[in-house]
Amino acid sequence: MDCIFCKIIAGEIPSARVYEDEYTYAFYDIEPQAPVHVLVVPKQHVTNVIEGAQAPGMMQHLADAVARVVELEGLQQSGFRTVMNTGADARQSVQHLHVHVLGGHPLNLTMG
Ligand code: DGP
Repeated sequence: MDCIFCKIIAGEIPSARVYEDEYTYAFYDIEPQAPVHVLVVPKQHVTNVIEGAQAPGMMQHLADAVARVVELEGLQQSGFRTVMNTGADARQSVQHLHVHVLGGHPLNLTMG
């Protein structure tokens, strides 16, 4: 499967890792839209949150990983935004489920 995030998870494409466990991988976005911009992805390939909801445990594992990333990046007190883009209208550009975690400054009404 020609999926850029699967290749990142497999280590075939380099990435700046923030957190990893059995189910998830988190790394810095290559086009940051805030001082902290991390992508949290399931290691199992699914396209979006609708498919993810059908994979037992996947959304819980993602939420657990988001919580770890927030802790590691020190965002608990200041706050942060999570975004999951799905499909054309949301301009989803990578067809592998990912949660954007944005923070590190007061966020505006666009994504970051
Ligand atoms: P979305 O528009 O929600 O599909 O966001 C996809 C994000 O993925 C976008 O913010 C840029 C990021 N991205 C795309 N290719 C790479 C890559 O090769 N490495 C990293 N670190 N991020 C990438």
